[in-house]
Amino acid sequence: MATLNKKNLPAALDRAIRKTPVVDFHTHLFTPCHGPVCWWGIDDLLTYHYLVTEAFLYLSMKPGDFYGFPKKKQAEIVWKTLFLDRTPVSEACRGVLTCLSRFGLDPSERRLEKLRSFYGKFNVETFMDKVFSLANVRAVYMTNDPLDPDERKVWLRGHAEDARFRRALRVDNFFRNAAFSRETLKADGFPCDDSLDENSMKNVRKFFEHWCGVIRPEYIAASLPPDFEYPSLSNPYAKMVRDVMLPVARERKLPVALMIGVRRLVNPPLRAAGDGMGVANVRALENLVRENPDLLFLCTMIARENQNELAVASLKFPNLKIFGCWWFMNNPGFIEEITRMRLELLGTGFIPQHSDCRVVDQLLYKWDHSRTVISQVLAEKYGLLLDAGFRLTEERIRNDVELLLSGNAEKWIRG
Ligand code: RAT
Ligand code: ZN
Repeated sequence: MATLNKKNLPAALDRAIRKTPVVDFHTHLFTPCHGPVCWWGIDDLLTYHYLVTEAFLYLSMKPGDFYGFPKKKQAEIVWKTLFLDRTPVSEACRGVLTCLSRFGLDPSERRLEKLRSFYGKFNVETFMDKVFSLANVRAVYMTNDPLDPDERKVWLRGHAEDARFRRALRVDNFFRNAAFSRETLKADGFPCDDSLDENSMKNVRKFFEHWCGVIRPEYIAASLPPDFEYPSLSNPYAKMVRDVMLPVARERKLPVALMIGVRRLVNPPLRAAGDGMGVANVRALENLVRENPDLLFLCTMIARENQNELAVASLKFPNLKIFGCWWFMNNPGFIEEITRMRLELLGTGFIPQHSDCRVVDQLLYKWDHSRTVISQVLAEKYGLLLDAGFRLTEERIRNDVELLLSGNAEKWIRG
């Protein structure tokens, strides 16, 4: 195996990064037979909530009026506002351009109809095959929510297996969609009341245990607000973690994934585009992982201010692994800074990225953009090893890249 030097390192690294398939730790993608929740194509791309929220920087209409339009019309408004009237420099806009250019389309095209006619040639199955292959993604973890009315229907009627789509049980909708949750739990035979007393929490646990049997998830996940505390129960999410997630994870031998720092609906009329963020308390997480050394926790935090402390916590607790640059951190500048810091503290012992895709096309841009940044940061670190006189081979960097893009996720989830 050839030894690498400063000259041949960039090309070898680039090869390794592009050729290594990804296992995507967290997405909101679904198989075609999930029907209405399986999103793909230009209109779904343009109505991605990251773009809708950006369009509202400029739109004077009310969010309620915008959401009252059919999806096609919403897409046209976003297209005009962000791509025709302005230069699409934001990361979410650039993402759409990357998708177009990966399909061989002209990213400067101004006629939305022309783009629509390209997508119109596919059906969802062939489109999906093309995207997974172009993006070089081997598998994605879905976010499976038994409290989502559309998703429930699919699980209840059964659907075809697709090995590319792996399952993860999500629990926080219990609080986000409170009225529907109470009704659904009652209808499924697990009534609970707003007091969240012992009996209610027992039924919430039984409800999710029941759904574990249906969904057969590989991990159990929740997003949590920045004021999440532990072991204090001052925030109801702590009860959910203690009384539901921990026992179910223990019983089913599942890892627990926590995404901490989101403030839901800070601007309610914006709906999915109206969530904000805040700085979390890493000590609450430390308390949780310290008290439960038999469980494996995977965590990501949304605030830049939390990244360093979170990485140090992972260094201190073998049962805490970190993943991804989540949501408002999923921008090249932050990815570069966070990945560099993590490599410096944790070596290759972390999952650098997940995509959080909602529209299958986004696998193309999210992974293209992240692969580029990860490659640049790794090149810098390998360069320093060469400076120190370390002998680096292509095989070794391939092995590192494999850990970062899929191996760590596989090992931590599947054991
Ligand atoms: O990044 C996003 O798309 C967010 O809306 C959320 O999906 C977040 O990632 C979550 O899973 O709660
Ligand atoms: Zn998500």
